[in-house]
This record gives sequence, structure tokens and C-alpha cells, in this order.
Amino acid sequence: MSPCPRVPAEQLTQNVLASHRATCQLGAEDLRLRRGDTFTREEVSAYQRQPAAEMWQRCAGRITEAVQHVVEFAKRLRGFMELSQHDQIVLLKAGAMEVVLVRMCRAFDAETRTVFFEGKYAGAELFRALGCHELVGSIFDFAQSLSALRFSESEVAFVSALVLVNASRPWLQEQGKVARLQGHLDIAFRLLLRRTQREGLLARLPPRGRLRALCWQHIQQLGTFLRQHPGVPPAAFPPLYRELFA
Ligand code: MHQ
Repeated sequence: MSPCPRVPAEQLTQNVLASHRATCQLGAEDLRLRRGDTFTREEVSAYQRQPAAEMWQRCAGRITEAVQHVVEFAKRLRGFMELSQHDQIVLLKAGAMEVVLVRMCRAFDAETRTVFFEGKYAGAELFRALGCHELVGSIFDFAQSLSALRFSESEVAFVSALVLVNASRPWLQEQGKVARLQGHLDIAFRLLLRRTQREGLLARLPPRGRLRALCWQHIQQLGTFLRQHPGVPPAAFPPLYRELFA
């Protein structure tokens, strides 16, 4: 048997997976075990009876926590901290919420169409008080379509890294540097897929525009909410959430 030298691509793969594991908030096994632990009808209706403002703040709080973990993921990715601070911010502003939506498939049970939220699995109807039925439905549909791909943890890690390190984001200062990092990630991802006989996955990934549209819809809905509730100051939302979406 020939010795297996640690090629750089392999080290990068280890780094991407370790960064994901350290920052994914919820353990994959844990999430799987808790499937079926859904909110009772009473709990669901308590969420539904909340004032819209309260439910928006709750969700914004959870999304902000998730975004903070994505920022931590980025910082641990080899090469990311070597980009200019300006480009780090551009990539995170554009990609952090997209990564949250990719990560959602880990916390999603396609059989029951529920997502892990505040300790239990919740269906789309639990979020009714937000008043953005269509957006929530689209987010659930997206999670459903990713679930069908049956991602491994390594695959979620690479898809997340490649959503983030995207040289075609507007306003980058050192596009070439980002493109180089993206290229390394891309090669390592393809090697992993070949090794695991999952090459078919690439063709089945949702088009980039799908994620972009969801994030844009989220921003539009926040705008609509703020206009319809002039009594709710934007300051009621976490600063990072405001900075990204308001
Ligand atoms: C992450 C953990 C995580 C955290 C938050 C329009 C609006 C304000 C919200 C979860 C949409 C409602 C989100 C909180 C709803 C679809 C949002 C609210 C993976 C993703 C996950 C589970 C988020 C999924 C989407 C949720 C439930 O590691």
C-alpha cells in the first residue's frame, strides 16, 4: 500500500469541515434525534397569538445568532482572514444569510416539513404572526429541496464555504485574491465528491439566484414590516441584524 501524502487540498478539506463543526451551533446527530419533538398545538397557537413585532424580534434574534456563527465559520476558514478587511465584510454582508439558509437543511425534517426553532421542531404555520407567509413558505421549500440532496456534513461545509467565498460578489477590491481562494475550495470540493462518488451532486445544487432571491425577499419583508409598524423603532432589532438587512 502506498503512503498517502497530505496534499494541500486534503488539508483544506479538513479545515473546512473542522470550521463547520466548530461553528454549526447544533450537532447533526442531536438534530436528528430530536426530530419528531414538535411543538404542541397550544404552544403553536401561543406563538401565533404573539404581536407581529414580538415575533419579528424573536426571529431576528435567532437569525442574528446564526449569522454570528457564520462569521465565526468564515474567520476559521483558511485564507479568509488573509483577505482585506474590506473584502471580508463584502463577502459576509452578501453571504452570511445565504449560509444560514444552507445550514437550515441540517435543522429541517423533510418528512414533517418542520424546522428546529427555540428547542423544538416547528412547522411554517408557527411563524404566522410575522405576516410573511410567502417568504416563510419559500424558505421551507428551499430547505425541502436541499434535504432531498441528502448532504453529508462535509458537503454542507463546502457548499457554505463556496457560498461565502464568491469572487463574483459586487464591490470586491481584490477580486483575484478571492477568486484564487474560491478556486482552491472548488478543487478540494470536487476531489471530495470524486472520492465519495458524489460527483452527481454539483448538477443538482440549486442555482445561485435562488438563495439571492430569498435573501432579497427577507429584506423586502423587513422593510414592509417596519413601514406598517411605525411605532417599532429599528433599534428594537439587534445591531448586526439592522446592519445586514435594514
Ligand atoms: C442555523 C440555526 C437557525 C437559526 C434561526 C422573516 C423572518 C424574520 C424569519 C432559524 C423567517 C422565519 C430561523 C429563525 C423562519 C423561517 C426563521 C426564523 C440554521 C438555520 C436556523 C434553524 C434558522 C432557520 C430559519 C428560521 C426558523 O444553524
